[in-house]
Amino acid sequence: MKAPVYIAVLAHLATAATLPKLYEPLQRRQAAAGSANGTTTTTKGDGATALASAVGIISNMTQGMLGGTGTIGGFISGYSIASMFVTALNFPYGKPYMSPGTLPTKEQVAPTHPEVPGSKTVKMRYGPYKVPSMGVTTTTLTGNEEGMLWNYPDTNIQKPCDDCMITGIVAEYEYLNGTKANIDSGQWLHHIVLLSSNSRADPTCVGKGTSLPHWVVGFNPSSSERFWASGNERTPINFLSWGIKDAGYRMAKGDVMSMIVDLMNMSMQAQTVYVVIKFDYFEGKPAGMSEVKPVWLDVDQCGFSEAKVKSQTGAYKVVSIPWKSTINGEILGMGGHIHDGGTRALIKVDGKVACDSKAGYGEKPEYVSAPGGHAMGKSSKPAEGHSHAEPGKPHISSMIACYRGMDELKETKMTVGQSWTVEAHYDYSQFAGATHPSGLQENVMGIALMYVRKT
Ligand SMILES: [Cu+2]
Repeated sequence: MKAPVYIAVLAHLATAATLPKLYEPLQRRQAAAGSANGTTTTTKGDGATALASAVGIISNMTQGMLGGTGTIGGFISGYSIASMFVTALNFPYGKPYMSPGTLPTKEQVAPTHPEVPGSKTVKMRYGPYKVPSMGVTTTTLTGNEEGMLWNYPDTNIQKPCDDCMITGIVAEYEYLNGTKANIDSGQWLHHIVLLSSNSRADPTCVGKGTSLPHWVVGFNPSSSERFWASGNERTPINFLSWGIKDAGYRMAKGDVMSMIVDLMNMSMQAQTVYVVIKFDYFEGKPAGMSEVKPVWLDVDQCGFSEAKVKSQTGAYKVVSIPWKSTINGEILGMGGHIHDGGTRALIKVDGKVACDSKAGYGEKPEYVSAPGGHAMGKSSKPAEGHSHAEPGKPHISSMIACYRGMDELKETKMTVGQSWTVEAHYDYSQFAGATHPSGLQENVMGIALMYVRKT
């Protein structure tokens, strides 16, 4: 055990030496984590966590070299450096490499669609991930964040199936003991993004010099694609529920799956949680089934999907740069993701609305901040003075998805040369936004994800 540990620590220091500017936020973060944990954490505990994190960095490096990218050259490439850097930036939080959870990581469950022969459902638990308390501020590439595990790369994660067609994906969120985690107990599945790598290109980022979402998991946009994402609203994507029985997302042998994990903790103590994803799928590639191509649009295309707010009050919109379609196909469905304060994501083609993805607020009790001091166990108290946790405040609990057969889907064909945009509309006079402890509005998001059957 000794030698690998020394190598890990050396590599950790090497990261610090080669990236002094980038490393600076990490040092501030370590100091903050130290003071926040001062009353409860021993020096020994911190050392173990530091070591675990260093091993995590090595693990990511190794995967970047040998796994995800399939190239030894990946070691010095921008994408593996980005992966290492963001892992380090989140130090000492993320995957606790030395204390894995005890719940099953892969569980075959009752199928979502038992009426469709061969349709299976598997429940995957990823992590567990340690999320800092609200008392910890992270200096990220997009500004300060409190209580955030920020765009943490979890590379080469277990696939739901090895040779299959995925027809449905939905997110859940759990504490270590398997109970549900949500806003009412101070936990947000802020957002997660799944990427798959194996000689497929991401249509909206391929050819760009830099693509942070791909780089951060050690991939690049010419050989990988973002194929699904979820915010805390947990919009289900399900082709069978949409009445589409002959299409799915292909997961083939040799495909490598990775995830960007962005989690928020409103309590004053660090929390350890599982990201749970349920996949519906068919084994193999059944005859007559066609492959779906995901297309991703957002307001910071090929960055971290975030935009600065345009106003602290009232209404405004943030708009993506247009994407000129490179695909001919049949649109199966699409939907948007925005943050609190937002009213809708408008997905437009050649200036016309293709889908009005409206936000719903507080439709279930778990999407309303609990009245003062509601506790999940003894360790979860909403942080006082932070707008996310304001008692009784409703948060986004759903986003409309527009899919085949619904009147809301106004465009069913994608053709080469069309101009696609997503507009995220915000109105703080209708819905309160998410604010920093200073009272200033946080950065906002605007994302659209479309599924197209190529023709
Ligand atoms: Cu988001």
